[in-house]
Amino acid sequence: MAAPPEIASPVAAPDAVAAFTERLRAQALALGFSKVGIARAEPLEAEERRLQDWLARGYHGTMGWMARTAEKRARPAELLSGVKSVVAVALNYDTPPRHTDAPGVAKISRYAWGDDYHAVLTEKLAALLDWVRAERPEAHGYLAVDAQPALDKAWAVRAGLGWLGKHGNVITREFGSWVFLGELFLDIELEPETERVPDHCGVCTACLEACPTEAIVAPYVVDARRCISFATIESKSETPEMDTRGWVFGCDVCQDVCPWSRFRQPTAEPRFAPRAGMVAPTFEELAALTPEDFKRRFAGTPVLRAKHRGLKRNIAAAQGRVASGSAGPPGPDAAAQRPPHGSNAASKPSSEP
Ligand code: B12
Ligand code: SF4
Ligand code: SF4
Repeated sequence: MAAPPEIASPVAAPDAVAAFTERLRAQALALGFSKVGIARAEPLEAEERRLQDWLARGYHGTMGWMARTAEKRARPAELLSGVKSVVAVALNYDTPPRHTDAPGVAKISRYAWGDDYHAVLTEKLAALLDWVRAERPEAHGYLAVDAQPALDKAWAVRAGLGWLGKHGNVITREFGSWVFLGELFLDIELEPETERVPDHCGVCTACLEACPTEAIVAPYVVDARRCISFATIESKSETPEMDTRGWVFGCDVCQDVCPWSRFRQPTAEPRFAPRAGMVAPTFEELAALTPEDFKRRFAGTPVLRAKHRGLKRNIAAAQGRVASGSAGPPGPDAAAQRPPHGSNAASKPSSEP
């Protein structure tokens, strides 16, 4: 007897989904991503509630765009119609140089030492989408790297890349928190991770204790208004709002003290290599930059975001030249939220390998 004709099914067989997911993962790693994981594209309900709480407390400061896009951030279907899967990626950006506290030296956060990560991750994600579309021409995708209204950290956690550290950054076991995050949203079925990485912060509170401005108002919760990173990158204030303790762009203190930073590894991405004059510029040389010098020196790096005007303000803030009465806004309930840091609370993560 002749075999019955095969009926084409719009739903891929589970084995085919698993096999395609494996090939997609391999392709992401071949493109240079350090980690890749898959999450089901569900609404981020618990995360949306926490985001709304964070906004209600005013912790976003003047980042009005966070409030305006809050719902979209937690609802992937608003980014891509028919979305089914989220491919979350992490890219290690650590490099060997370390910051110095030497007098006269300004500190730029290490994430900004090389090429702007938005361009690097977007290029790799676009190449991944091209690969998907060559294999599955019916697929549509949406790329997100920081600037798009997506909760990058929540997707990384759901896709099993790492856990949300008490300092508010996602930590991986392999690279610490020195990873940039991004996502490729797809309207095709993929096999999601079945396991998340457990929280390995344990009883450690090193980041909360080390933050120079007490911006980590509770474990996992950062009040941006108190954060040096916000004050030096996002704030549009004309005048310095707080003493940023030597930092002229971003801040790495809470990550530097994290025990998981011991597992850092030099990045394989050559575009993240520190450019000349990034690791230990002097206040004197930065203050002498004209607007044209500024553009030339920082072209293609995240520092450009501060603009020449912002860098001037940040130099004053980093040297503690803050007008009296503008010592940074204490969150209204920041003191109440801040946990007591018991002197016997060991600064140790829960499961050191
Ligand atoms: C707004 C923003 C900021 C703000 C606010 C910081 C923050 N922690 O959210 C400011 C300007 C301060 C900032 C600073 C920095 N940022 Co930023 N930032 C963002 C942005 C655009 C949105 C983050 C966001 O949604 N925040 C809102 C809050 C509500 O979100 P959340 O922290 O995830 O909140 C969760 C917790 O509060 C949690 N929660 C609350 N209670 C509890 C209790 C428990 C038990 C648990 C488990 C969780 C929990 O639930 C909330 C919702 O999930 C993302 C990019 C993106 N599109 O996602 C980059 C991003 C988070 N930033 C990044 C980086 C690199 C930085 C800096 C390190 C830069 C620097 N060196 O200066 C600093 C780090 C400061 C810090 N300690 O967090 C990276 C982080 C990479 C990583 N490994 O996690 C991101 C992901 C950009 C990227 N695509 O790579 N940033
Ligand atoms: S980035 Fe700096 S100021 Fe912001 S929470 Fe971390 S240590 Fe505090
Ligand atoms: S391990 Fe310690 S320092 Fe690192 S994020 Fe967790 S609590 Fe902070």
